[in-house]
Amino acid sequence: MKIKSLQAREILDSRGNPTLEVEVIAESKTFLQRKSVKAWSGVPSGASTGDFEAVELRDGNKKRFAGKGVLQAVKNVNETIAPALLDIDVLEQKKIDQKMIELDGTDNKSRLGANAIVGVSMAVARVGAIASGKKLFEYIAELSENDGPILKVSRPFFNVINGGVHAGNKLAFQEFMISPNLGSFQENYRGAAEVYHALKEIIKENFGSGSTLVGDEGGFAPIDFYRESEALDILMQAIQKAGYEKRVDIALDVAASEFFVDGRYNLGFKTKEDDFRTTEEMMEHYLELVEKYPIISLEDPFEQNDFKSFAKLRKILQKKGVQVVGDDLTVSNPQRIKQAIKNKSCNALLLKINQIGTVSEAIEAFKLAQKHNWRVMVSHRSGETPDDFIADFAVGLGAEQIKSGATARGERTVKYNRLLALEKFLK
Ligand code: 2PG
Ligand code: MG
Repeated sequence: MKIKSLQAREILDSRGNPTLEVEVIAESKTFLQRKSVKAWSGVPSGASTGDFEAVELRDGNKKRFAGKGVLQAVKNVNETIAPALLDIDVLEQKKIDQKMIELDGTDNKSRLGANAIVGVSMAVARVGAIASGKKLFEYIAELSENDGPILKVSRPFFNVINGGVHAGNKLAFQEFMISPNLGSFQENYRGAAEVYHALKEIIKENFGSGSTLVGDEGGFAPIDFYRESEALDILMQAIQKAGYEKRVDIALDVAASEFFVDGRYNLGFKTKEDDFRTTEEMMEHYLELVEKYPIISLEDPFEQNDFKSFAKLRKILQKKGVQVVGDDLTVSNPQRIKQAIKNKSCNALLLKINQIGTVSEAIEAFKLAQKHNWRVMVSHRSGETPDDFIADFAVGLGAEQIKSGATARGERTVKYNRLLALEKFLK
């Protein structure tokens, strides 16, 4: 089937900011019959974006959406990308992605916009799956030449307490995630939802119902928490209250670049008082937290250029069975990942398709990490749409892990709900 039409529109994401949706129509024509299929994709958007990510094109016209409009990116899809891809076979994912990279012509997709390109790339993958009569995860497995063991649903990490730039509270660390270990995805999902509700009750009892408001990824964001230990202690209580003691692990995304100022980390960056820590102090802090809580994963513990401190911490934590995940450090970019491999900075990769801009390059990033025995956690963004693409993407690749926020808010649960369906299907 060949691409017949490609159409982008400006929509709003889960934070109420403009983003794109892209619709692709593919068609096959024989003498007797004309058949067409259609697929859609919604483009996610980060808040704690790494400096080395592919560029999200924003209009900058202060009269519309405070400069955040994406009409130029929409125009780039409709007027530049669409004509160039017309009549190409939809199954030629790599060729299509490569064509867009060439059309853009920059290193970081800043001309056409990674938001424009990734929307097309995901929609094309989806239409390719339909055209070949496959489920999206099967098609992703084929694109990534994943002919390994039987596919299974990735282990989920649920972000139940939000901080950093995702919440209006005082917590500097961005994400406090839980990952139940209860056997199946279905049980893990249920367990996480039960912990989430227990957490809500405890927060309400301790701080009042005004404290149960949530952050960008659906996790609670009580204004009263300042220290990480306050959030973690209450999380441990919630795990116990829900009846899952010792069966739920914890993961943190520090997103440390967000509060790295002049060579130090400012844990008080959201309060009136600065609270600076040196790199060594942060290192010690992590080791204490890891001793005290059942933490199995630590993401972006240092700022996005500090490959060396990542490596130092990775070496210590690896022995304790704790993974160190690169996100802003590696930005799903094979070049940056190679640098992290060389420096031995991480043993896990956070994989976000829009960080690099095409499905093909994200697959390449996955394979590179896998080849070096890293784990891979496929990830949503803090700004999301109802698109559940990443669920199939994670399963198709054979990524061990996935994070998509809390067990609440439609744009988060749509991905988890898709994983539920995939688990059932794979059984
Ligand atoms: C992260 C992501 C997703 P953002 O840092 O891992 O949780 O946040 O999309 O804001 O970069
Ligand atoms: Mg992160």
